[in-house]
Amino acid sequence: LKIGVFDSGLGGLSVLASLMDTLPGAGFLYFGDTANAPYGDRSPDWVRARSLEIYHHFVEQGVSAMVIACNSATSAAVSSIREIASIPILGIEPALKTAVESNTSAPIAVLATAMTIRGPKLQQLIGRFPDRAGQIFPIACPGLADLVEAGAFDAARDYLQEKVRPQLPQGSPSPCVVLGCTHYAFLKSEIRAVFGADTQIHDGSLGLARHLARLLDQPSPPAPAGQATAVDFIFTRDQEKKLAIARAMLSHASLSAA
Ligand code: DGN
Repeated sequence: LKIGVFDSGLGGLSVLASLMDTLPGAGFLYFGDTANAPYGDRSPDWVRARSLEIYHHFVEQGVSAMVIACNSATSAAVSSIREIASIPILGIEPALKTAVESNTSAPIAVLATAMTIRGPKLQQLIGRFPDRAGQIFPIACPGLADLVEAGAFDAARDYLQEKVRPQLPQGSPSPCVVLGCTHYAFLKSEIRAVFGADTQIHDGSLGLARHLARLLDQPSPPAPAGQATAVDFIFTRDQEKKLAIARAMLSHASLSAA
């Protein structure tokens, strides 16, 4: 069983980590389209066409399911790919439902790229929670994924402090943060440093991984002893450099800490 996982760069590794935990018997092909990143600044039509090319590449490689580990590409392309696909196609969306169901009275900040914030999918999702409408704050963070891609975590913390925090109501309790971009899963400690140590962070990758496991009818972990997960990586630019960062990021302990 081989699963294709795709993002514009390294952000989808946060989803890959959840998939590896949940589907320990599977093999993975990770495609990071670093030659064309960031996707958040491109047009939805461009991202749709490129995502279709990557789907065809995955099919040629014999994958049994495709995971679009990028909120921007999910928002632009998931329905078009499903129209032609012969394998299951899963996308990632901001985990707004789990944030609303957590019954928090705190403001809910949905952080994402400009493409995801502007797209109709997020508006539809927010529209499902009319009771909370005034407390949900979609915030576009142009450039933040690039800081993660460059490993510039201090600059990312300053970005959250200077550009994101002022967009939330001042003086209210710490917000609850919904990760609307897979790169931001690597910023959990920076988010808590800025918004408060008890800030709830909602990440859709675990829900996605469980959904895929059910869909493929895979047994639950733990994996049989000694079974190693095989991951092949393709990066369309800076392959060697990104591969080294990818391996380091996958072993990053804060990734799985909720
Ligand atoms: N990681 C992607 C997402 O979840 O939207 C976008 C990153 C980017 O290309 N800006």
